[in-house]
Amino acid sequence: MKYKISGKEDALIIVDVQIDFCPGGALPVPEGDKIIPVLNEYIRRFDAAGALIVATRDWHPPNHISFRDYGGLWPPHCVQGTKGAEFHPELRLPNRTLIISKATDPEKEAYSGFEGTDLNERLRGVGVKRVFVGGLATEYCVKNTVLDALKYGFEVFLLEDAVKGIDANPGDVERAIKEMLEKGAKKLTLMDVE
Ligand code: VGL
Ligand code: ZN
Repeated sequence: MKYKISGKEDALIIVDVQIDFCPGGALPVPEGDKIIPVLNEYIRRFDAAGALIVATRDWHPPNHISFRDYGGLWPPHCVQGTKGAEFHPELRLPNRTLIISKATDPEKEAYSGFEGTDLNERLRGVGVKRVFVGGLATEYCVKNTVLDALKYGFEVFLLEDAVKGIDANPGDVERAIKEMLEKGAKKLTLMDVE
């Protein structure tokens, strides 16, 4: 299936491609950095079409509830203003990228880029109808962003060749992809967009 990128109605949403989620970081997604060249090609095509480009970032305070010392599941990661919270240096975001910071409230976990942010309003405000989602990690922030986008009524495409998961329990990634597709997301790869 071929999709022609619309500069008006499409948005590329790149989820949490940050140093801490890549090999060597505080909460690495295995081979998380492997998707970066693919994402750069999506960025190039969406940029050329004039489509909105969004990059979400996990942006926690140092005492965030998701950190083990504060009762959560994770080692400290993506702490606001630290090196690990920066976008990966190989990710080529245009200057006009809309950056959405999430999970900034110490008391609340937020895996979705829509949760506690104005992302829905920002997309609606410029007439976006379709969103194309890639990034890290498949079964956490990508999945929750995709499911929220569906709830808000967007047509949602999962960039199959530009997502990577943690797969802490083998099968987590596969189950997450299945759930996104069952709930209405469609999957595509670079070959499908022009
Ligand atoms: C994420 C775990 C903790 C993600 C964020 O971006 O998928 N995962 N915080
Ligand atoms: Zn986090």
